[in-house]
Amino acid sequence: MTTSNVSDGLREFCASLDELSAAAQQAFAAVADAAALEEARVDFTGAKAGKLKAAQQGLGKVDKADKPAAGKKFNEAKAAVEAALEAARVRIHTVDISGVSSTLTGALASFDPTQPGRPFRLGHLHPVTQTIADMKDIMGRLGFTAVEGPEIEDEWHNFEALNIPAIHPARDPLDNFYLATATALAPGSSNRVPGPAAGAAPEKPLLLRSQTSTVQIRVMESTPPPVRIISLGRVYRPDTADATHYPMFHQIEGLLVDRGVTMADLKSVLRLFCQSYFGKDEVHIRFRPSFFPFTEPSVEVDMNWQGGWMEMGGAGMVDPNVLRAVGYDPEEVTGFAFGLGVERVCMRQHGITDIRALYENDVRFLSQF
Ligand code: FA5
Repeated sequence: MTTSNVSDGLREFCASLDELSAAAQQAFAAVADAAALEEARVDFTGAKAGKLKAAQQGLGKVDKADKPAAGKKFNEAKAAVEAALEAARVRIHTVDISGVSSTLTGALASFDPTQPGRPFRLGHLHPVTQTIADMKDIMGRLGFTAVEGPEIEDEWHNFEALNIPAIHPARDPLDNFYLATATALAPGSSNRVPGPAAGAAPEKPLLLRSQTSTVQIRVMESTPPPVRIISLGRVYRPDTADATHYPMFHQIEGLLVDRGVTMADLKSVLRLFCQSYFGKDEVHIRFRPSFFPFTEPSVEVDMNWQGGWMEMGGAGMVDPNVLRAVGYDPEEVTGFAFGLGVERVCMRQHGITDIRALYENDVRFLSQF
């Protein structure tokens, strides 16, 4: 714009804008914190009473012929004010590391915001938990309902009702995790279980359950026949850990009681279960005669693995004494029961050769499943 042919009105308008722009630059450069910045922002660019707004109203007083030049000048001033505001905003909200301790300064200085972030690693279910879910799914399709029982048990459910009398070696404290609150003599042994001081009220001995067969009793005690259940959970035995044993492991218990249940039903259900789990041609199972106090007859169930056989669990027809102990009439109903080691099934499924690997919590191992 040349000054020679400029009207007084336009000259005045331009001068007031230059003044406003200079004042804004100075004010924004001087703000020291966010509150002061906000105050200056409202003062200069506030929509209602800001100085820019007031200057814009001055446009109306400029001659019609000067309006294009005045409008251009206003836009330039507005852009300058907004640029000063933005510069102040960046200055106020940017971390100043110059006064920070040297350690923090180093950390911040080495932070490269252009690097892609580290992706979050998604966790997943433990292989044993996956096996349990698959087992529940298959047995559910075979009509078995999953139920749960307590891990801390009394001797009635863990032994007596299962036809394991007080003199039975399976009740020896060295073969079970009795709890320290028990004061009674552990049956079948002269070893006294640690407990409260002499004279304290005797309590019922409790132990960490050594088998899920306890749940058979709890279900039958509270449910009239027929019953068709599975129960999956942790059991505890003071076994020395080796490739196929661990002191804490999981079992799946199955129980079917109804009129006319036979050993043939037991074998069909176990075969169907294994074939569904591993695939029809993948697995062979065999039954070996065995003994459990709570089943008669009893079998051990093995599955083929690595050119040999691996014991998967025990099974049999529910002993009439057990049916009587829970108030069932063995003349009316019969039943089968089985208890399989969940880890053994999981190991065979994934080709895991040592059970301890499942509990070492090595993420490199666990992340493979
Ligand atoms: C029992 O526990 C019986 N309650 C099974 C049963 C249920 C029989 C119903 C009849 C009727 P056993 O002690 O054999 O049986 O254990 C069953 C399975 O648990 C074993 O075959 C094995 O697969 C697994 N198992 C036993 N001890 C361990 C251990 N220390 N670590 C890992 N798995 C184990």
